[in-house]
Amino acid sequence: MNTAYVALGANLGKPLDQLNQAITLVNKLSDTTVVAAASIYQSVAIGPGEQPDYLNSAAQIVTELNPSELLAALHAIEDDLGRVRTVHWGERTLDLDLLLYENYISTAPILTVPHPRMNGRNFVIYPLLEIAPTLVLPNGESIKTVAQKLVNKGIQRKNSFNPQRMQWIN
Ligand code: ROI
Repeated sequence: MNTAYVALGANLGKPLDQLNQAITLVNKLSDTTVVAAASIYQSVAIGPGEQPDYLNSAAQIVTELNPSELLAALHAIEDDLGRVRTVHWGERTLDLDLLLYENYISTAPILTVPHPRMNGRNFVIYPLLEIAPTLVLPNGESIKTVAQKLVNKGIQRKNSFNPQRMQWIN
């Protein structure tokens, strides 16, 4: 069994509903189980233009899928739940990013692990820190050190996760 971490984000439609559907579908993937999920964090959108705030979280999974199979499965869930798009670049109903897969490192453009922009994003690192406070990244840096470099701004912890129901509580 391989441990992997997935970031979840949504800022269109009904973001909490989409994240709840997404975590259920991730848990139903073949040979894959959600072990833990962080609280929901509401975060100010980074990126171009005006966008609604995002709801972000992160999940720890164990899986027998290899990194490319897992990435393809996450993209399929995005396509299932993420059909609503607007003309504005960046907005989305569901974004699932593969952050980490064991200590695997890949710089291939279609599968870059660890996620190339995760360390600079408080909305990725804070949820990860919540579920994996002793995590050490493949480069040897601890998640705590990464978190300490970030500015605690534009982000608020919201709904907590109910592991029995596999849902964030409204
Ligand atoms: N901004 C926030 N706060 N959260 C996200 O998940 C997110 N995702 C994106 C961009 C457009 C970079 N901005 C984001 O893809």
